[in-house]
Amino acid sequence: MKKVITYGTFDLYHIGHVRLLKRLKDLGDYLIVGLSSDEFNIEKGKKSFFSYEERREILLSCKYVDEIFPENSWGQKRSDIIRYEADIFGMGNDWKGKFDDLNDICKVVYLPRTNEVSTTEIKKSLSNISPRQCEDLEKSLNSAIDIIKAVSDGLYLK
Ligand code: C2G
Repeated sequence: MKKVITYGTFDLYHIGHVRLLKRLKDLGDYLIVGLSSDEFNIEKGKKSFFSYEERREILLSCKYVDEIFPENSWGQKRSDIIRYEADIFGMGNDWKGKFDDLNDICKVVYLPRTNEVSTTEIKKSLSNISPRQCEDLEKSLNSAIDIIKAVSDGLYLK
């Protein structure tokens, strides 16, 4: 069983996250995600829209993700890789070269990012919309979450 490990905030889950997780899973058999805690995000200068528990629930509904654990500090990666016996450590290439020091205990890969989308851009465009547009968006987001839940409950397979 080839194990792949990655890290991130995965806030406002979008196509860039999905494509990265798919490509990481394709590198092995088991994908483990170190999900940034809300406290660690503050340290990173980030405030996520969804809480750690909500981001964890959303990521667990992704068919490429097998296991999630909390990321609380920059320095925990080496011990995580050893503890989970990860063969591959992978990130998007906005982190290129940042984790090469881990090359002595696993294979380190950086995959191309999906350029036309980011959580920061989504937040920017959302902040420019009217309350009425907000309502409409909330409705469509809720129906999207219902579909995800239905799919993960296997409703569509019956
Ligand atoms: N990503 C991507 N394409 C995008 C946006 C993000 O491939 N359009 C990738 C990033 O390169 C990263 C992963 O998705 O590998 C998660 O991105 P973020 O949630 O923004 O991660 P970040 O907050 O930068 O946390 O210790 C490392 C940190 O936890 C990384």
